[in-house]
Amino acid sequence: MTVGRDDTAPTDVRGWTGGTFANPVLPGMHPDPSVCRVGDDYYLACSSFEYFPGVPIFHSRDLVHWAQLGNVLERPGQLHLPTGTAASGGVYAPTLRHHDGRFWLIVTVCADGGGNLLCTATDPAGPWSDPVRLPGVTGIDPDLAWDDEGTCWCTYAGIEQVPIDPDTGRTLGAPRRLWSGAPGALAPEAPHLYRVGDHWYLLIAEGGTERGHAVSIARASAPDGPYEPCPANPILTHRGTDRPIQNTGHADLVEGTDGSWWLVLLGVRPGGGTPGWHVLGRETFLAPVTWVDGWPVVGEVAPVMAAPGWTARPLPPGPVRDDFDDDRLHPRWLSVRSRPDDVWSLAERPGWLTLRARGASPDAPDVTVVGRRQEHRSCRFRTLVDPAGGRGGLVVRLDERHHYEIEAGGGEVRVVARIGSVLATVASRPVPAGPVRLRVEALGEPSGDWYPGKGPDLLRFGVESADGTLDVLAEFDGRYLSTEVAGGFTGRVVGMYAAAGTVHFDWYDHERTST
Ligand code: 6LW
Repeated sequence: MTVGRDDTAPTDVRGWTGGTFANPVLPGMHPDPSVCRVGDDYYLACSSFEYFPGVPIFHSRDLVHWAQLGNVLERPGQLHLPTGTAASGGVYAPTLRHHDGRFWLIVTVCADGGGNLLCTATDPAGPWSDPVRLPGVTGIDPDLAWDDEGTCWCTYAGIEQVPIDPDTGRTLGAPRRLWSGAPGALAPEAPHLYRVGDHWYLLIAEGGTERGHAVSIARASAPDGPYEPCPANPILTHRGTDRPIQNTGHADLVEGTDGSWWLVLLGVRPGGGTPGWHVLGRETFLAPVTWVDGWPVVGEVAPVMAAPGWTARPLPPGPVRDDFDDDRLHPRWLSVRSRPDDVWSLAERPGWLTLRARGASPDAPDVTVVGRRQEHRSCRFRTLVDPAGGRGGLVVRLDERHHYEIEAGGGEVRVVARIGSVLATVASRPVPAGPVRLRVEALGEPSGDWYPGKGPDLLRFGVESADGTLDVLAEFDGRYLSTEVAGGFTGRVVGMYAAAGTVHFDWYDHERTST
């Protein structure tokens, strides 16, 4: 039985209320999830594109509550994303596995000097090794699976496969085509290979990562085939439906501690009228799986999921406010392409995050940003910024060509919008010298009736007085910061930036006001 969500729960405690949990389990830009279990613990990694550090890694005890442990690619020596790395380039689609006492993470880096990389760790929180490169693996979305003889099979988009030596990255033979999913289907990709019982199962995504996305499966008696497609393919797709979660695909299977099976997958939550705009990127959802006649059958993927008998083991929720009192930045904080030591500091002004400008605005590919994924359709984020002699503030970013910001500096606060080739200062207001409180609100369900051209959300920018009153400078339609408008694979990142000189941030709040 599905019971409604408990809206009285604290805003950042999610799921498992009365035998239900809330999807997505990792809201915001967490696409291409890969999951593995070690004993009672689950670990999950996902794509990070042009953001640094790369490949966030999470821990859970119940597949619903996830806490970020760190990032796999967190040292410049592991991940170099040059300034020329395109938006939605960079780090794609990892596979995370545990084998022989170690965690193995294989991933594609679509940037100059990238290719497929493999890192290992004994502790998933890190440190992760420097990457081993796999020049003989020429496709995206690499997977790793070991057979009983110890052969390591690397399977990648196409769908192709090659045995490799995972310690050196050398390929041990010629790549072979395994299967291409439905005849004529777009983009057979995201393969994951598993041994379950007597069979090897090859799970793939197809149909492209947009509304046609789907998950299909085939099986064989040996890891290198020949593969027999499941007669019920695709085993998951929401194409052509009116479901609130769309683009479902790119999945990974895991067996629960109690013998139940689950699929983690990506999906989106489009909002507004037609054709619908998703603004949070592709998010990670969870779906139950049962086995019928040796094939997996995927249950419903809905915003509120029934999970009878499954035990919640919540992890403590993260703090809403980051005070910058630590000597390390939380692993959730992202920068664009790189974060050299000379552009940020927690020590320069203790208790504050200091950012130093490189690029002159969020238009610049090397802009100094410290931001995080926007995780909820309705949320509020605030900061206390001291522009000192510089200029900086809060940005809502899809990419260099699609962002809105509010910034303080030179005795004023101004709101700037960039939509494609149009860049405009929309509003400004004089403010006294010294620290200023800036606030951005995302209103996921703006009031008013549905109509075909209605946008997905409204973004409001203002200056907050000490008593919390908001002086609104500007409001924008959120569709222009959606993936459908900007293109690519990413969702919104929101946070702090410096556009000129050195700017200090005392704290940052990120608060959910609905899902
Ligand atoms: C990824 C591919 C995909 O490599 O999108 O949805 C690409 N699936 O598998 C980028 O995330």
